Amino acid sequence: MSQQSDRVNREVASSFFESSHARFEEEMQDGLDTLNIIVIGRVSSGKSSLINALLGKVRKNSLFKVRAESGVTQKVQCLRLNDRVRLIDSPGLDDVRADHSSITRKFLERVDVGILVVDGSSDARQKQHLDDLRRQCAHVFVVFNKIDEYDKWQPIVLERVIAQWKQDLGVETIYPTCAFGYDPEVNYAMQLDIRGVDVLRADIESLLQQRWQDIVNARAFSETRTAILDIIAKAMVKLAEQALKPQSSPYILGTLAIAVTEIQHLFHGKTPSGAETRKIMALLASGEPCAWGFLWVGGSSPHLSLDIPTTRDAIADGLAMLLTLVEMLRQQVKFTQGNGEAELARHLNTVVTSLTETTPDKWQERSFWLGLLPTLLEPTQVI
Ligand SMILES: Nc1nc2c(ncn2[C@@H]2O[C@H](COP(=O)(O)OP(=O)(O)OP(=O)(O)O)[C@@H](O)[C@H]2O)c(=O)[nH]1
Ligand SMILES: [Mg+2]
Repeated sequence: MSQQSDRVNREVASSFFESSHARFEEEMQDGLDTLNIIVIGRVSSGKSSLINALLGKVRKNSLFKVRAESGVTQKVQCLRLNDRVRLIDSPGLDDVRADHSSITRKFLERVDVGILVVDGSSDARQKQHLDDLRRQCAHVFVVFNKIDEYDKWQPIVLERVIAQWKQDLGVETIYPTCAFGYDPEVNYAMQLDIRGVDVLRADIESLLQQRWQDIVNARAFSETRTAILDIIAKAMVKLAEQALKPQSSPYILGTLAIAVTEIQHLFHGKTPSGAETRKIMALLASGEPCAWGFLWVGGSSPHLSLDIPTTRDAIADGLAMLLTLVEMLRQQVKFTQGNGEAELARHLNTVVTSLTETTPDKWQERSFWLGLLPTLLEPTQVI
């Protein structure tokens, strides 16, 4: 990890639960710059109470509304804690699922860390919710709230209930918590009863300290990923059509240049100059001089068109180049001589294998590329 991202991550962790500048947002403005944590769970399981406890609030200054009746939190509520973290409270799970509004959808698309709150005796149906969250999030914490309800039993009862939850959900760790006392209508003699929240908070902080940058980068990439797939698939179809015709070299080069420019634009938000694009292409092509040489000789002749193996090489080179470009931009690697060569060779290897296994007529089909590309572009698993 670089010194700079280390510093950023430490800042995140130290300021994570610091809520003095926290503000509620009506809509997720963009959600790309912050790590977004959602608290989700059955109605009245104590989600809003848990967030208040995580933020170190007492009854008087609590931020999220808590009541004994069910359905208190009616819509997704987003609290921007600071520059780096958003904390999202949600209504009961069935209400979240029923709510198809674009605001809720936007929130749910942008969550990175999930906190699933469960309570009472184990309910295997919650596994579905956990799986859904896992698909969306880099990490999910499972919290078993309202442990005070087991105070009247021997400790073994609570242990057994938690063990059953672990088994039904298929998880190794469950955080037992109590977040009682935020309801303003609670009997005035009752004190706040907060337990287990410190352990959960410390583990969230530790996750942020280690992974904040990676998690935010991975989500940002997954958002541009669809656009990248589209650009590369389009370029490959064109390349396959062009490569089989005489004098195809300038067209192939032009198609690749357009794709390189579009991908650069996606990452940097601005169109690169022609010189920049040419430099990148030359650097990436220099890793495979032989294949490119054949391509230019064959593809420049007015009389010859490329044979199938050369066409395949031309397509493979182009694709490996674009995949390497994406990888280098993701990892913010500088485009200098030698950088990316190993990546290029690796991609070329996989790409040639995939193409050898298919018939050339497939190469002109967009659906073929959209089927193949996701496996080649799989983002690094965050956790
Ligand atoms: N005994 C006990 N009660 C709790 C605990 N946490 C929350 N409660 C109570 O459970 C009720 C619901 O709490 P909320 O925090 O509003 O629960 P929620 O999941 O946000 O509820 P909705 O927004 O309606 O889905 C309130 O009466 C809380 O005081 C706990 O740890 N123990
Ligand atoms: Mg609530």
